[in-house]
Amino acid sequence: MFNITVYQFSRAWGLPNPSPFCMKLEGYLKLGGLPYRIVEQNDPRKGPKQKIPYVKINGQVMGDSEQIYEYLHSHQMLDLDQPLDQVTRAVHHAMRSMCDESLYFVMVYSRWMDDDNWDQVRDTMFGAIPKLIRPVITTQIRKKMQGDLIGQGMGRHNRAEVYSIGAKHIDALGTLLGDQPWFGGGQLVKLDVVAVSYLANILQPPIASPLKETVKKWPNLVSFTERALTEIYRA
Ligand SMILES: N[C@@H](CCC(=O)N[C@@H](CS)C(=O)NCC(=O)O)C(=O)O
Repeated sequence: MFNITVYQFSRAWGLPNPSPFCMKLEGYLKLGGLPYRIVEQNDPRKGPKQKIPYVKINGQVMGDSEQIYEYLHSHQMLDLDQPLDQVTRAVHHAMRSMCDESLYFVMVYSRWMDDDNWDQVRDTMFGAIPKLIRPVITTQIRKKMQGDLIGQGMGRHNRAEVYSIGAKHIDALGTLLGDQPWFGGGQLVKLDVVAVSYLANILQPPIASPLKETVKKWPNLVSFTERALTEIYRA
């Protein structure tokens, strides 16, 4: 049996994790029934790719939620898409990439760049930092995140453009889910874990944004999020 230690951000906002990447990695392990231990790590510079989450598996340190999944998959430890046919696997792959490579940055924009939300994000996400030094520390992190968003490209769009990109992604998720209980139809698969990691991170934090309003327009996504949170993360 593999000995898995997951290094991830501290939990926040009543979510399994305020980072969708941490939340989905833990979700993969839970859904696959793999035992693991969590170590809180809030400094991405400690990870092998300077990102959180990362893991130690039998002494070997590894970064990136998807590469970790692939490693476990190649060792016959995880196969969450096993029930799906080839075409559905391809569609799900595209949807997961949409979430990780684009929706993520819309969400990051809503937390770190949108001036309407900043006070709320600073005081709820970093509430543990004493009030006197909170602005100094959080302003530094905010500057770094804004630089990352500009480098990635999302930060070059105006506010309306960013949320319009996000709305298209949410609409695609809502349309694909339709009346099914899960993206996998009758069973939970990898995309269910990815989708709940983003949707819960948009719906649950006390951050108002057009992105949250778009999700609320899809009752199927709202009830899916509640169901998936219970089903995947209950233990
Ligand atoms: N592709 C990576 C992305 C991980 C990632 O972007 N993590 C963010 C937190 S949600 C991070 O560590 N950001 C810190 C930074 O970029 O300095 C994965 O799937 O694990």
